[in-house]
Amino acid sequence: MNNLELILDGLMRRYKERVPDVNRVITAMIAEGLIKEEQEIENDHIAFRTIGVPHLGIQSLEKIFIYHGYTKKDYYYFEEKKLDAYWYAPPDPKLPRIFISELRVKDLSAEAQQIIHSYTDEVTSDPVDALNLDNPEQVDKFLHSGLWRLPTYADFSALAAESEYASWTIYNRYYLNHFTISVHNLKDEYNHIEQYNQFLEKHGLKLNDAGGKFKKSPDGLLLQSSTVASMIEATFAVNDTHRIAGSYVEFAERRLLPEFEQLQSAEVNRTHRREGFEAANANKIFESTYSSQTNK
Ligand code: OOG
Ligand code: NI
Repeated sequence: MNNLELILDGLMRRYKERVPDVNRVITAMIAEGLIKEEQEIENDHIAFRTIGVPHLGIQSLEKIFIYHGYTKKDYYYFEEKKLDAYWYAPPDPKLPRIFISELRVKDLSAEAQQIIHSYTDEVTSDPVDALNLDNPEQVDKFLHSGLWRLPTYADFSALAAESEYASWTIYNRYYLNHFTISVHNLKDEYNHIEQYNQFLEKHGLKLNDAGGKFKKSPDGLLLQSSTVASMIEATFAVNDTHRIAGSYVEFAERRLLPEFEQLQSAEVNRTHRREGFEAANANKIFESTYSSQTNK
């Protein structure tokens, strides 16, 4: 494995420990003969959440992946959720795309901004600049350690009342928010999102139904669904523990672009399918960690 693969591997390892649904899905896929082993799963993309303050946010986190060969692609704006986002194309088609979003802190109330800054002001220079990006253990440690003190549950709850993205990110930081299983290359009867969702529900997985159990781009070519986030036992300041939303799993079907529809399946690769993301789909997928979904 090269350094980038080691970093991605470390992210996936912690993520699987935190999200029992990952192994539930993999076990079900093997049991039903969709795959023989886990390595056959195609990871469409992974996603991170960040906070838009000086020294942090997209401009900081993206440096790790741009250094390792990722290319910054399209921008997305989420007015209602007060977020910006970009996606990044991998240096090798075997590797996942990356989606990084960022909270538009200045769009929040003065109270919420003050709470956020009381934590993030502990970061006085860009922490990614201090890393040796050629040292995957160092990068892995950075992605999974606190950049600010442990939040209090009172602050977490006050943020959640205004932005559940903000509260999630203050607690969960750069832990992977989700990985995404590509469904379009699976065998017939499972290679469309609607059928694949039925398979998931049959195996007891709970889907995010905000905007419907799958979201479809206006061009009809990008279809996505996701589980409701697993709850984690979170330790807050002064040894206070509460169950809060952790991470979730996403599923994506990228259909063939019209000009490639007649290709034989053996000839098809990633370049023949719908690329990128879709703001309207994403807007609802963010809600996989929101209490409107996790409380159901
Ligand atoms: C990301 C939600 C959007 C997609 O693929 O459009 C997304 C998040 O919940 O942080 O993953
Ligand atoms: Ni996603």
